Amino acid sequence: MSVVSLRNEGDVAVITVDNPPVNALKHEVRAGLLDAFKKAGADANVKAIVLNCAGRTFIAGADITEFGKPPKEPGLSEVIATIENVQKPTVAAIHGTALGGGLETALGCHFRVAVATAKVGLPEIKLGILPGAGGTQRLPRLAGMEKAFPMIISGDPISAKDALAHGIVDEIIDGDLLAGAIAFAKKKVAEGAKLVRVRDREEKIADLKANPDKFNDIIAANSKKNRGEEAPVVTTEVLRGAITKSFDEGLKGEREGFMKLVVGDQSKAKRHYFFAEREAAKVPDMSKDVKPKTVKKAGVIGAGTMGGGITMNFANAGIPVTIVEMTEEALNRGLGIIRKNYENTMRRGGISQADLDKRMSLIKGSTDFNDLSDADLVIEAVFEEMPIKKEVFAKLEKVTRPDTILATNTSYLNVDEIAATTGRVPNVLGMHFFSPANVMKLLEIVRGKNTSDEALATAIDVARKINKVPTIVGVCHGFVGNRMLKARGIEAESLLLEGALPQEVDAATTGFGFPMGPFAMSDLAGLDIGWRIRKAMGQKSEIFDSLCELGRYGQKTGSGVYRYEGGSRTPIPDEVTEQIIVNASKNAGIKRRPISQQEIGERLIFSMINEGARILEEGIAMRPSDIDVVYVNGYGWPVWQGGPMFYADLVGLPYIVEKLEGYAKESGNEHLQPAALLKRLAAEGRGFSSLGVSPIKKAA
Ligand code: TC6
Repeated sequence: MSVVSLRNEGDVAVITVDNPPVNALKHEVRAGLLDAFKKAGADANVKAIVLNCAGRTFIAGADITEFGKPPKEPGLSEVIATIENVQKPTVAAIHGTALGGGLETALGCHFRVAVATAKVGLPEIKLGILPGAGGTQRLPRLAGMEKAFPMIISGDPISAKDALAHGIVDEIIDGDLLAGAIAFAKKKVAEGAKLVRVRDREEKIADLKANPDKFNDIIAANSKKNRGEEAPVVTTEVLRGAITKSFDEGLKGEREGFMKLVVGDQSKAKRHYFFAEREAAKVPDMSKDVKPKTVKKAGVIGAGTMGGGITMNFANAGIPVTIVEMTEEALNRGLGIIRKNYENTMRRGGISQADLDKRMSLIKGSTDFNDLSDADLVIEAVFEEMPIKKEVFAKLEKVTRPDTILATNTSYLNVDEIAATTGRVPNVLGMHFFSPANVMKLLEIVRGKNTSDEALATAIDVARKINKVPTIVGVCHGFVGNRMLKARGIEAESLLLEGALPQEVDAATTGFGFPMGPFAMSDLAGLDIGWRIRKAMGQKSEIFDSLCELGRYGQKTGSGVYRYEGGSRTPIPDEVTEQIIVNASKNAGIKRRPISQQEIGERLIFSMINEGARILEEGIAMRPSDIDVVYVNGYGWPVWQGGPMFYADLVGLPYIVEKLEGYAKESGNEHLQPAALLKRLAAEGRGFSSLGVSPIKKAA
């Protein structure tokens, strides 16, 4: 069957795109649209044309898999120019999402109608590119720059109602969309409506054209911290062209900007990430017949920071949740913090009072484990100590139904050992949330050696329902994310002892694109946490123990690695810390030396990549790209750098091996010795991306 069909309903031609799953504009769709609009445009029996889509959505954009391949005619711009020059009313009928090239196609029509649930947007910036088929020039003309600029720079779609308010959509259709769109088209014919192409609409940008300096106010009103990302910079200048150039000159600027971005590494990285996120939840060794259980009721143990955040996720998704604490006091404190969080969101306009009331009404607080008797899933979020976890699971086994899935939110501990304390090992797994758990997208789902497929499928399904990005990992100390972070932490401390200062280490990290360096991050999290763990395990760190002994726990005490003045969160390098570091080097017999930003950056990043290679070797992650998903979603790895394993391929594995060997030799740090897998791939001239997918190793 053809991906684009044309039929006449009376004197209205209906052009339908049918290219599942999301009607992306692959070559055949572009060719089909061109042909259909030409035919309908020339058909004397046709007075108006409606463009609609079959399936779950309007056109969701260009086919991302075609980027980077040789272009095939016709290009989308040619298709849109043809649509735009049809001399009869053209109407796009939108349901689902009209995104990217999909919205650009709709902007080629004279009119757009939509169902109330539809969304429209130009998300190209999220792929490291810009709208390349006229979107940067047409959307400001249709909606005004004040609306178009934030839409294009954020890439976030807007609702049909919002689109209607800004003239992007002409009418919201209740009931059958196609029938409504045909009726709308007939009305325009009957009215003899003047057909104005979007490109010719100048009224909404006339003021800016007369006063182009005002464009800088729009930039300022939408400014966002930009740490080395190219697309926002290029897109801003292309958008400026919409008010400083003619339409055709503006289009030319857009084309040049698009071509520059689409071949760049940042766009490649973002496209890689787009597919990586979708792959991460696919489990190749799980039967397609396995169905997730429906979680109608959830339970959470522990009303601390993590437990509270996890609870909010369920309430936000409309799933009733019971939160259990040991004492009334701890429970009330936890529930109070949840309410306060919702109130803050409401103050910022994120939710209404009714939303807040509804969410709070879905949360039931209790100090009695028996209140979990009807839960389908219980997530434990108590202290990170094995004996406590075991005690909780033993209790849970007694009070819950035999088919209830029991999950631990442990960040490090052995999920198989926890599971073994119950008589229902297949129903136990890890669901590792990241703090703040109601905000952070990442969810590491830890597949134990005997976790059942049904439990795993249920955890993946729940993750999606509570708006998380699930990534499946195996059992090891720290799983994927924290294990790799530990490798970076060892290196960061070693760099301090060898001669670097905290601000230099942090600068190399933020210079790479992370929002924060390792030491600013530990000040934020609190240095006392690591101190307590070290003391419990009989370990020492001269630098960090000394800071803690001085009561310097981080931001919360006004000083940690850095100093913080007047309640500000801005880290100020501190001589006290420097002296502690210099002493520690002396006591360790290390002669301090200046260390370049390049060496600092490489040692931090390559040590993580090396640990990532070990994680793959051991079968703790299924794919290199899963590791990328963990890092982008959970640890602030800039998405335009693709994630650690994508970045490694970009840099080239032979270079990384050579550097790691050199740094290992100079520093004496054994963990810098390149992993066997890294060495093998480098020797074979391969990258991580050549590895494909292999199941999580189930043997302990
Ligand atoms: C652009 O238009 C530039 C134009 C300039 C031209 C010069 N291409 O997300 P889901 C696949 S740039 C190819 O799970 P949902 C996806 O990989 C583009 N494939 O579904 C998945 O495959 P799988 C601007 C695509 O219902 C399947 O479809 N547009 C594309 O949760 C289902 O996807 C965008 O950036 C694509 N464009 O969400 C929109 N889109 O089943 C990108 C999806 O093998 N897409 N696939 O894993 C989305 O945001 C979402 O897919 C959605 C649907 C909101 C449309």
